[in-house]
Amino acid sequence: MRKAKLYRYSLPMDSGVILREQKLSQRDGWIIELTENGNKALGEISPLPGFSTETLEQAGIEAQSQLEQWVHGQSIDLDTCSPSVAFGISAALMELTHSLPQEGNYRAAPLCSGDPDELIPILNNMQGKKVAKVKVGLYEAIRDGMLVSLFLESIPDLTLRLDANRAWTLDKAKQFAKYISPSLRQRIAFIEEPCQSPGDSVSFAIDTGIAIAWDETLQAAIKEPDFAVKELTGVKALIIKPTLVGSFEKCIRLIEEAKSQAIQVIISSSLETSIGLGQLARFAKWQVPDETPGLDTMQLFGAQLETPWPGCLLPVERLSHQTLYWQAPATDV
Ligand code: OSB
Ligand code: MG
Repeated sequence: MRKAKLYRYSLPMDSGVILREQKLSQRDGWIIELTENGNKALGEISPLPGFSTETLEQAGIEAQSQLEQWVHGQSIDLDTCSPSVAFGISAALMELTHSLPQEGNYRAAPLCSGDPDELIPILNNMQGKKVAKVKVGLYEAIRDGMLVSLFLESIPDLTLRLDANRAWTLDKAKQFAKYISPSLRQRIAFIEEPCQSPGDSVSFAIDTGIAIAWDETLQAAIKEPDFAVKELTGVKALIIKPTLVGSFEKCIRLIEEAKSQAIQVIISSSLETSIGLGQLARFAKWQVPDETPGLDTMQLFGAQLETPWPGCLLPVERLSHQTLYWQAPATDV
């Protein structure tokens, strides 16, 4: 017999500058709990304001109607669901069939969006490959260039990922690059979306020799019906955020296509709770074992939810203390 529950959660958060325009002081979303043959599985549906096209309410309604079908033994077409809904349901279904391996890559690339002095000790203590992510484009391009240069010069085995979230004109982006000597540039693994237009980002990569990655451009492109990864030219890496892309199956199809084009893939967070974030760490370990995922977002929360993130000291709130919004069958039997 199948059972389904839909919880609505709310957790304190301080998104800081990660979201640029829209600071979040609270994260809201849905957690689904599926039960079949005595197995229980969780999935997270957390549309991200300003990034997801579906709202929290729409996602909840959609999830409920899909789960109503599921408890009645029908199958679910994840490709017609909104991305966050497809992600949460696919994760829970994979858990039920034990197809999402347990082992995770919890060594997320530390995220620096503020004081550089805070990052230096973290990097000095990092075991193995040293890779960090720095948000740029928030202040003067010249300041960003000097900061990135300082990091690379003071930590010789450091590789940086940068993210400009389309903040710059081509001119501004080139000003930034001018402050980073060509010998340091190969230690920038990539910069995500340096320019307002993808075409300018490609020109930037050609002109400066600094590799670029698509995040926003990928999310826009996959909304086209006949999208193929090979149309995304000139790029070294793709940032895949499953909450914004869709089911794990869809992500796997993208990863396969990217591999065949020799494009690197980074699995990244959309500010999921510890439930979704842990599943992303396991998905990353399974599908892209050699890449450090972009999952250093647990620290933005005031609490974890149900499933602890290894090594995280935040209190763990129980799912049963969140609001049970809907269940099927109507009373728990
Ligand atoms: O700008 O890539 C972004 C999280 C939510 C929304 C947008 C972004 C992010 C992150 C996640 O930066 C962390 C990472 O990619 O390392
Ligand atoms: Mg990004």
